Amino acid sequence: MQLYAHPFSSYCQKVLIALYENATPFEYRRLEEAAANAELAQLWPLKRFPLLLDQGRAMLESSTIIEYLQAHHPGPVRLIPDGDAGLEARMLDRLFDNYVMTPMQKIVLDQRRPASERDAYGVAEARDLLNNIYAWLDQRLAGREWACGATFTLADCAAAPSLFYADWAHEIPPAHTSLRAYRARLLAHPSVARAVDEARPYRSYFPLGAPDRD
Ligand SMILES: N[C@@H](CCC(=O)N[C@@H](CS)C(=O)NCC(=O)O)C(=O)O
Repeated sequence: MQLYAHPFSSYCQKVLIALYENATPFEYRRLEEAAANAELAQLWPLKRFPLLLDQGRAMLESSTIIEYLQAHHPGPVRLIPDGDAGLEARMLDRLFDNYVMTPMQKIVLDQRRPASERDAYGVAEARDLLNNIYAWLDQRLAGREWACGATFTLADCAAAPSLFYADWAHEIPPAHTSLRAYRARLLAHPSVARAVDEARPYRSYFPLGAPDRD
């Protein structure tokens, strides 16, 4: 299997965490390299990443890639449990992608625009959305180790990079102690720590300036 990915990309980290969680072997086609970029463009004209290639079969979209890994290359850790627990993991995965990752990316990508093309209204909306989801997550996570309870799941794979970067773009208020503690637990988890460490050399890429922490 080949994974087309960049270590600093949040959606790539989500899939890398799943791969590391199960020590699943793969060839890392790093998108810093021109050849890997050209291959990605051939495989997927939108050139979005990550992309997993397994014996010629291209899998797109981080959540689907993790589903695919569990179905075709299962390991000891079942990131998507059966039954209702699996539904909860999928639901939380969507919430982290749509309401944490998306507004975080809005804030970060806006910074890369020419000053005259910035979208102050959209960025204010994104910050508002983050305030709301932070408050909801803080309540939801109280008393829980991981997003869905005692077991590390797909939802935590999505939560780790989204909360990691969202806190940089729009800090989680100190009053949200459960959410901040959950983010810290995620960062201490070995598969997450590995993905974060591999991305460390690229921190200067963060358009808002990476804070001197984490
Ligand atoms: N919904 C996609 C999102 C993928 C995505 O937006 N990836 C970013 C990197 S984190 C990307 O491809 N950026 C390059 C671009 O927008 O051209 C997924 O879950 O994989």
